[in-house]
Amino acid sequence: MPLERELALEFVRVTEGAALAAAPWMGRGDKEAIDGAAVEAMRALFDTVDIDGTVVIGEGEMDEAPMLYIGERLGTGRGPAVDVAVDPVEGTNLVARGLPDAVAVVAVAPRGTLLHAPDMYMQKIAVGPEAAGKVDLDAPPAENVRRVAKALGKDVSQVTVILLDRPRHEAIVRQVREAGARIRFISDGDVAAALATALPESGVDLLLGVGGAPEGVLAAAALRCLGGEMQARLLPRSEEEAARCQAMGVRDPDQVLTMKELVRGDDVIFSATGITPGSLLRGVRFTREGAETETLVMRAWTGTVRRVRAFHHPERKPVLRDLAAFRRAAGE
Ligand code: VTB
Repeated sequence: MPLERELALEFVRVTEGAALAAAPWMGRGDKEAIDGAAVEAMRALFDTVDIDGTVVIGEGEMDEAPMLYIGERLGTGRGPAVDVAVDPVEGTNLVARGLPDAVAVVAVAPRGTLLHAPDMYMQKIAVGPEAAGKVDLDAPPAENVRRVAKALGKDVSQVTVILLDRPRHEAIVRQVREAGARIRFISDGDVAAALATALPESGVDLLLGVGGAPEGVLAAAALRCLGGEMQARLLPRSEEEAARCQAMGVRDPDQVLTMKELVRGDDVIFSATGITPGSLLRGVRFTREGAETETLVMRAWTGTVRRVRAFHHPERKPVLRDLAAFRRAAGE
């Protein structure tokens, strides 16, 4: 039996809550306040949901994170046993600076089916459904660009590659340019970037480069729902990081992680709510009456993709009523 479809709406509430809590801090430059508010809201909302959840992708290890740490139990304990991957603010820098495409994200799947990715770097390639099965993490960027162009029936010059703007991507950037494709650089947020490859309206065709491993699992969960593909490789940079790969069950860190390893199965629910205004999702918009959110929620089991626009009245929401930052932004 797959996870109950009603759970999807519960996870919408969870990411909405994190986004509503983080959004008042937009542009204020205070990364800790942004994360703190979102984590607190997400934690509180999770505990109203009938799941027996364990955090597998979270805010860090138990001793370094007070909430949503890896191994933490979530939910009422009365529902299905699930793995929970969270990123209450994917792109804290984006919120701190008021830049586009920061999102609050969760993915939930039956216990034992999400990769327990350690917090380290990960090499990634991601594409939407049409190019799924056609790319290869180990092929040169120019080759992948050509394959994507062919799969999409486009000229290479019409292919858009999305990349984190980092010095470590210099060689990839050079090769993509030589191949003749276009590039969209982002300062942060490669979950939204991977998601964009599978949403035709985004104008983005291929994600390449190195980002965070936890973000890689969340992106793979989203692509699982959309029929896209991701391939990845953990990049431990020390003996200690290599040992953490082992401890998390990845015996050969050099192994290419395919969709099968990243998200084992078609039973996964993914929800992302926009925090700052973006190309995929509207950000949180405050009005005199309250706040408006937009959420993308998907279930891989059925492939249903929903966009949920919601209007929130903070004074009628116990969980949000207590968030001081929210009250301030709402002008109470
Ligand atoms: C990415 C991105 C995140 O970190 O994974 C990136 O998705 C990788 O780390 O939003 P570096 O910043 O060290 O390159 C973020 O940008 C921030 O967590």
